Amino acid sequence: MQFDLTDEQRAIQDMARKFTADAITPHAAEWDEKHIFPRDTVKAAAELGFGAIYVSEASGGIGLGRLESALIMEAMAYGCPATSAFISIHNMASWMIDRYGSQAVKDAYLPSLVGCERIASYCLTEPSSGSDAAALRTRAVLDGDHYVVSGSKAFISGGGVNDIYVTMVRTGEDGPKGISCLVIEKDMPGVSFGAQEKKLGWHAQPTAQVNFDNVRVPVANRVGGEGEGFRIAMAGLDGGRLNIGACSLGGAQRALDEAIAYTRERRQFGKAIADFQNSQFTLADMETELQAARTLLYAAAARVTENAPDKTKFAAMAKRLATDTGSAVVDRALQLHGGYGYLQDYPVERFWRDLRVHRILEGTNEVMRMIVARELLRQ
Ligand code: FAD
Ligand code: 2MC
Repeated sequence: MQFDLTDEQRAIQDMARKFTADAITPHAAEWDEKHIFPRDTVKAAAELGFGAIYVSEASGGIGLGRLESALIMEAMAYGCPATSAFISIHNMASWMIDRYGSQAVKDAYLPSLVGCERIASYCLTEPSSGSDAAALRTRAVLDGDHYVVSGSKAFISGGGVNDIYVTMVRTGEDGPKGISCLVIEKDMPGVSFGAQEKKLGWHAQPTAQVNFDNVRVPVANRVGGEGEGFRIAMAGLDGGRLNIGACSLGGAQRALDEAIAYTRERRQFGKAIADFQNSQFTLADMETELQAARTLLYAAAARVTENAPDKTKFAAMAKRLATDTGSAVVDRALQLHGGYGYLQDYPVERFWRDLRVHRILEGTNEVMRMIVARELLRQ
């Protein structure tokens, strides 16, 4: 059990922090305000290997573990949680192809995915199945050497913009065992997109419904065997949930740092507001809770890297705690800024909005509790 970062992990963290300071932080407010998706920045991140962090080196990735991935996501979220999370989803989808795909499907897609020449979305949620993901209805019917896919996926990050859609479809019976995973390309005939969703936060990345109308997808594009898609989707989310938690940690750390600077600067009643014990205790609690959530998240990441039997429970606990803590920390940072915290002139309001959705997506925090409780009661 590792309790501190190794020299190599610190070097990776430093590299990601430097990239964030140079390429993300100076632009993030404008991306948010003008709803700009920073494709060039995503490509620049991929040049450092961040497009394929835990894709194997044999497939062109940088073959790191989940703790290293969390460190990179945390560092990039310090500048822009939405962009960091977007890159995380691409990593999750690319890893699923690398881990479970045939050599042919890997050869077809991974060379362009690792460098983010093409970017991947992850398509599980549907309009009538969110938390109950195994109830999905998008159907894929075998016709010779193709599947014919019809249905809709809701809330897809990168929808309409990304090139590749790693999509969970129903090829068999009801429930999780009838689900398979297909790689679908944006340009395949019958793929279309809904309007871009208007969101509270995550303005720097697009979200849209993805529709499939009799899309012919080669059987060779299936990732894993028929009926294995749900398990593959869930295995992807074990890592995705760690990364989303890490995005909350990075965003909340930024909010805490902003609050420290602001409370030192701002004066009321003849002194800096940092001199009030209420401000000091609030900052102390923010730091304490953030460190606790970070410690659990890093421990969970190590378990997912090791494929430990309790990895799914730990990823769920860590996602729940990190994202709830992230929201609580950024909310207190906003309060310490008073009215100015509510204005776009200061970054905390953007972090407040961006972190809010981490408690909902990649499995709501209620679903995280469900996963943990099921494990406890099974034993
Ligand atoms: P519902 O499942 O309808 O839940 C509504 C409420 O009921 C929640 O509070 C939930 O916790 C609660 N609830 C449901 N079941 C239970 C239960 N058994 N016990 C207790 N409470 C319960 N999905 C993708 O596949 N790919 C993406 O790229 C993607 N990106 C997203 C981006 C954004 C900005 C958003 C908002 C969502 C995205 N999602 C994506 C979808 C996301 O994963 C779902 O929104 C989420 O899983 C919840 O599903 P739902 O919205 O249908 O809510
Ligand atoms: N790894 C590998 N296999 C897993 C697994 C995991 N983490 N979790 C479940 N499975 C297997 C499980 O073992 C079972 O297989 P078997 O019967 O062979 O043992 C199968 O999958 C079905 O599992 P459950 O019986 O637990 O399935 P259930 O239908 O009860 O639901 C639940 C499980 C609620 C945990 C799942 O539906 C879930 O995670 N819901 C939330 C959906 C979600 O997270 N959506 C996120 C969308 S992506 C997103 O938001 C982005 C921004 C990208």
